[in-house]
Amino acid sequence: MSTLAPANTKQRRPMGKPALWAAAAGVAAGAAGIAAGELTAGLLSPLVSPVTALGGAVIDAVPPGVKDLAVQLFGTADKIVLVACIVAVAGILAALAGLLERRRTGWGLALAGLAGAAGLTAVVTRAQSSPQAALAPIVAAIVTMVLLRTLVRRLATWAPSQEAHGPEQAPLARRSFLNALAGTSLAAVVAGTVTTVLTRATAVASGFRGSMTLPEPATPAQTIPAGASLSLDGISPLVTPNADFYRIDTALTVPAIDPPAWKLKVTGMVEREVEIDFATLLAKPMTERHITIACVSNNVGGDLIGNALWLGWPVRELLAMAGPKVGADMVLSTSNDGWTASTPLEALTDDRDALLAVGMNGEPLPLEHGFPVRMIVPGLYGFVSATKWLTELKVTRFADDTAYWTPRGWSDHGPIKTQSRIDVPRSGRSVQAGKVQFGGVAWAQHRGITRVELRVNRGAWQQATLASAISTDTWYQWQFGIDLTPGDYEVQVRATDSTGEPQTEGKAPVAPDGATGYHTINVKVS
Ligand SMILES: Nc1nc2c(c(=O)[nH]1)N[C@H]1C(S)=C(S)[C@@H](COP(=O)(O)O)O[C@H]1N2
Ligand SMILES: [Mo]
Repeated sequence: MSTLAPANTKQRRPMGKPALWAAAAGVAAGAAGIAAGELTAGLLSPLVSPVTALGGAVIDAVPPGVKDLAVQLFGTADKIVLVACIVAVAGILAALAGLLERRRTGWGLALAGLAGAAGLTAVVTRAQSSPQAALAPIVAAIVTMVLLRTLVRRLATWAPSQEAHGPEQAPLARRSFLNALAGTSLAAVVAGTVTTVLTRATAVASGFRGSMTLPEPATPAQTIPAGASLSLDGISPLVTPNADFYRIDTALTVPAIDPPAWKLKVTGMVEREVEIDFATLLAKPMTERHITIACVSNNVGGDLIGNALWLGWPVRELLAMAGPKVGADMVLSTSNDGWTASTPLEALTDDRDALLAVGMNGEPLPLEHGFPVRMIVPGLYGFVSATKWLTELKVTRFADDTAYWTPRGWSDHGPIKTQSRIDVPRSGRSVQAGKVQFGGVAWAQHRGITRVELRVNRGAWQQATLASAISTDTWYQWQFGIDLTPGDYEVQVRATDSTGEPQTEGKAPVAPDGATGYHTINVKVS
């Protein structure tokens, strides 16, 4: 074929060194892959970027002498130098991957895969890591490999190592490769720019968070009574660590708020509008309380509930400064990202210690839990009370305003329903015959739990041991040992609150205002 079209060879422009193009393909694919990975991290898990994690791992691995030398040489620019080194190494590896892939299909991909594995290891071994952080290096590796493969294949069509294709294909093939190379480079620049904009705000917010100290509470938390925490393997800890705390919100990316720029406004049906900044809020007399918050979407037996030690200024104090007008019955709280919740005014002004929370378990609020300020209201589901990244409280009426979830099929009111859960044994587990220990948690925030009972195979209810409470606003642990002979059993739990009303037996779905029914588990005794 090639002999048939000598004229076409004239149109073939010189391509320079194919090896250089292969290296360029590697660099473009690598840059786009890394940018895609960083973007994924920025969207999902802003605190663990693969590049930063790798840099951290390098810092940890470098002997102290070298570290000191670097600080001596570069001073405070040592971080910039480190980043420059990472970029240089990544660039060289990417170029090498391009060259290798052109030499032999799969070799460059293998190198990209190795780099991805290094990033994955660095990310999952970092302290702040969450399971979703693993996605970023995986995305980076896959994107790099796919682009590298595509680019090198097109390059091979344009500049085949043996003359396998006719020269009449060359101009087309050339355009195809250069277009792909340009597209890949453009994608890398766009993804890189978006990531930089996105993570700069996060870095500022988490930098502030890392260097701030929480004020001492004027009203410290009640001491946890001895015996509130049962020592039963597998039972939910009485206080949920921040890292294990459930997270629910509509935010695609975690809002990053710089506290010095933060303000909370009180508007609407008030005598005078009030505005408070972060420094002023921190200087107020703080209250510390253990409060168990729960999500209305928590299914019976589900884990969208957690108990934390919150530090904050009572919402009622701020509302008192503004002076709600007669006739108001609701506060519409708004988040920085526009999300809203409708909370009965009553719940924010009575003595229940609804808080403008700044602290969670002794730390400033984690970014994903509402940094710098969120609301925490004992007794109400999160969707009508626990606004994160709080920016405005509008005093209004249920008749005049609706919150985010109300037109979407959920209630405008959301008192937490009395519920109980079996944590141990896990449903479906087999256990040894004899005395089988059951244990779990029960909650009826702001009313308190007075009794927890278990029944086996729908027999008589038997009373479990109820641990002492921190307060009625938190969950309670319970435990009960039952003698069981080999066989299959169905075990159910129910709690009774201080009104004397046992939890509802009839099953209700989570919408519109919270699930009901008994948590039911199956155990195999052998
Ligand atoms: N800004 C904002 N705040 C929000 C939400 C939200 O979607 N956006 N979800 C609420 C819901 S439904 C719940 S259950 C709680 C969960 O709080 P957590 O993520 O800290 O556990 O936050 C509430 N605050
Ligand atoms: Mo929720």
